[in-house]
Amino acid sequence: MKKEKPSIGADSRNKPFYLTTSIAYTNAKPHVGHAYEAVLADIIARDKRATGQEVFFLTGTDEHGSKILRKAKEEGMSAQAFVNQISEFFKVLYGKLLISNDDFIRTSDKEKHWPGAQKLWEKLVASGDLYKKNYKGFYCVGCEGFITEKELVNGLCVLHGKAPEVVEEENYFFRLSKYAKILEEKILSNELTVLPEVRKNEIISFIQEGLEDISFSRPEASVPWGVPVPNDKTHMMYVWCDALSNYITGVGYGRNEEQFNSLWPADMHIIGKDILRFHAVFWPAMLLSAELPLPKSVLVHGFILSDGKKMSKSLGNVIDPEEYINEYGAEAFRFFVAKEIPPFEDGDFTKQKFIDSYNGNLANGLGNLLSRTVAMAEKYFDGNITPHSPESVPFVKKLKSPTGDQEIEGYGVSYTIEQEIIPKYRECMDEYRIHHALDNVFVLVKELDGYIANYEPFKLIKTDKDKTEDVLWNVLLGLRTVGELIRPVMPETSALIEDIITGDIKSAEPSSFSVKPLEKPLFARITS
Ligand code: ME8
Repeated sequence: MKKEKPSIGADSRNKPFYLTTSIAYTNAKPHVGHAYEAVLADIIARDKRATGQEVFFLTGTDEHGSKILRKAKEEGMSAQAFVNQISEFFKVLYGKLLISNDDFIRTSDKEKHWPGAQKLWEKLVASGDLYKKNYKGFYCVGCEGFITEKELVNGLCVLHGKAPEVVEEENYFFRLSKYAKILEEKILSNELTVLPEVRKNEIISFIQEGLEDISFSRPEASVPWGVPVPNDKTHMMYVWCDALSNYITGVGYGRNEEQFNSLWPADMHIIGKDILRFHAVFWPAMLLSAELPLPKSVLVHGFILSDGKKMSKSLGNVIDPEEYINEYGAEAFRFFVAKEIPPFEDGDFTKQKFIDSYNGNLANGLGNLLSRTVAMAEKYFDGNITPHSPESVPFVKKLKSPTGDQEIEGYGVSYTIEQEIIPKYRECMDEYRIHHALDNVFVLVKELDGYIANYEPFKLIKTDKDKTEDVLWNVLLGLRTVGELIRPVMPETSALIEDIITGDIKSAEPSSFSVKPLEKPLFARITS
């Protein structure tokens, strides 16, 4: 049975597609997980734009809380100076990675973020959902959250492998328990879509196990680095309460209501699997309490593993994205994570995998196909390729048959592109299976290689000039299509292909291509 597709972003106001990444903690320089999340979100943003949707894409940094305060102290810096420095590292990385965000929100920004975060707090107060309570609990600084005794394994937090601190305080509590039923309904009905299904099931079980009210503030005396609780100088907002509100403050809540009304609700929050409950439970509960619409979806990606293992400083297997970007370029990095890391599962990142994928798909695949085709077009036709009857030079495929291999004439190249490649690509992209969408594009690259091997234009030119020109025309059409389809993943390579091969690929009648000579290979082979 075909599963019903969640229709994300359908909105009667036809508003821009508003998507966000999580906001990274500014306790350390960005790691490969941050780079991955930003690239994933950027590919989705660029793909939506390519299909004609207006997009608003927000990212930023999460700058408050104990973890950051402690780190700043260790570095002998003021918290503000420390987060300014780290936030800048994120901005630089995202710039290098060609992330096309429309804005960047910082939670220490007193003008853009604080007024909205405090306004939201006041809404929760007005709904009667915040109350003060004496509390003793286990606080994991790594998680920036209280964890229950039953969540500890051998007395340690499972995610951070550290013993939590015992904290006894009077804090404001948020009535999370009140929203359990309604959240369950909204997630089950996909009004709030949690993707993929396994994460939806995980969060439903979490809700069904029972939700307890959660501590929503920390005493100013113990955590002095945060957004102050309105009308109570002795308390700071709990860092997650402050951080989650970036999704509304970043689009004007509390300072630019017109912008806020034109963009909220978010169509998609893109997050990693470790922060699911904050986004699919705490955050929507806060919005329900404030009587604000819920985001339409939460897309939960897996983790990047380093050679099959969780990255950690002690194992010495931490992957630095800058190293790859500086050595092989941002587009090669974007390509690798998009093609080889399945978005909904954990994916393995190793140098060897990176090199194999780059050499196989880009250097020997796309790059080589492009340079060979351009060279032939130059040599035989001075770079101008006019179609005669390109449909009459179809793909020829070898099929296994009981009587041995049999060659069959396949479909025309443009027919294959329009009827097979593009629809499959669209289906995968619409389901956010970006790796599958790219697999499909690189099947076309392989088929075009096979097409050249089959028709041998370098020999055919001696006997049939027009047919040779049609063969090259078909390959150029394929290359331009590949260029279009990789645009969300490799925007610069895509623009370069369009610059090298000019011609209208959308017209009903086949039109001529002009090619420019290549100054250097598109992707130099990595030799190691
Ligand atoms: O959680 N692979 O910040 P953060 C892929 N400030 N993604 C990974 C990863 C890995 N190895 N490690 C982490 C926070 N991530 C909060 C968010 S949002 C209101 C506040 C992902 O810097 C992680 O899942 O610890 C999260 O989505 C993002 O990186 C930032 O993690």
